Amino acid sequence: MQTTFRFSFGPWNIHEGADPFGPPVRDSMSFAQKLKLFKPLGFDGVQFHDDDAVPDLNDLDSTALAKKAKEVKSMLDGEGLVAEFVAPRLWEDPRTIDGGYTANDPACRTYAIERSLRAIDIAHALDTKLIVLWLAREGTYVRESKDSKRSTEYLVEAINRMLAHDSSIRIAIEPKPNEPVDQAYIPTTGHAIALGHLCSDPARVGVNIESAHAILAGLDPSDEMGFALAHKKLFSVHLNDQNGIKFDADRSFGSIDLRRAFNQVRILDRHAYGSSGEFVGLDIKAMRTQKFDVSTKHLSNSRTVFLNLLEVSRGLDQKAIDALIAARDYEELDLLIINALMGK
Ligand SMILES: [Mn+2]
Repeated sequence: MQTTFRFSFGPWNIHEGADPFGPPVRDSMSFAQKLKLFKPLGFDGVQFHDDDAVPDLNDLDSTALAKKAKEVKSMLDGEGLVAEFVAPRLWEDPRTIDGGYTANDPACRTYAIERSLRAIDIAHALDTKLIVLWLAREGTYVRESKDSKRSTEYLVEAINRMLAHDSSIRIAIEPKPNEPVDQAYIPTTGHAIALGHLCSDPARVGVNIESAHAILAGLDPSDEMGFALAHKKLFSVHLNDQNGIKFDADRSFGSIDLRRAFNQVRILDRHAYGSSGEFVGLDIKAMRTQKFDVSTKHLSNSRTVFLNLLEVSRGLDQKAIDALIAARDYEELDLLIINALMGK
């Protein structure tokens, strides 16, 4: 049985084009307007930060929070969409300047955990069991400012609090080696999976692998995905592309290294990723140069590239590949793949 893939993206992937060096260059779109674009662009799932669903959630009590989240659930229902995950946004509040769960100030650590529990409540209202943790500021600019062993224990404590808060949720850690911090504590898939094994219910802790984050760590995204699949830990993916080891560029999938993208599609397809309901998630930015009326092409184009690469992968002559592997003629195998990617 071949998997039929379902795709997702987050509302932040349709944006005004501001970057750290310049202001917005496109008009804003309301959340409701964005929701109307998902289905026409070929997407069934919506990724959420907690405050994408419930803006200003720090100012709301739990009743108001649940009410607001239920309104968003109705909007999703109205568009025939589902929430893929909710991620606590732990990197913008003044209390997370020094990190969330690993901040040196105990009051700040408490805030980070309580905010995460509220994100779980929002996920519950949106009817998704998946929580994504991008550990944005869990790391250091100055290594001596924190203790890496103690910080790992703080991360475990925070995740255990989340697992205990709702016995049905699963947590996907999204590793990234740097940015915004200089050195992140959970830089790779291996770190994230190992962290999960320290937690109270390891079966409910997995990973969300973003292509660009693996590339920033100097690793191949498809091998990271294969490693997670072998551990039954690949709860989600954030496909995109990245031109070398620099800032997190979130380029359209396949736009920089088509073969690297092909191998991500291939490993996912060969191991039936998606057959347990996992989404093919994208996390991509429109180029700042793009005008408003064509500022969603990065989404539809990335999906198209995924599906085209899927067709290439499924169309390969596996017998010919097996024969080349048996003969150890990897030069010819190399050409076979290159020709397939060139449509030859
Ligand atoms: Mn990214």
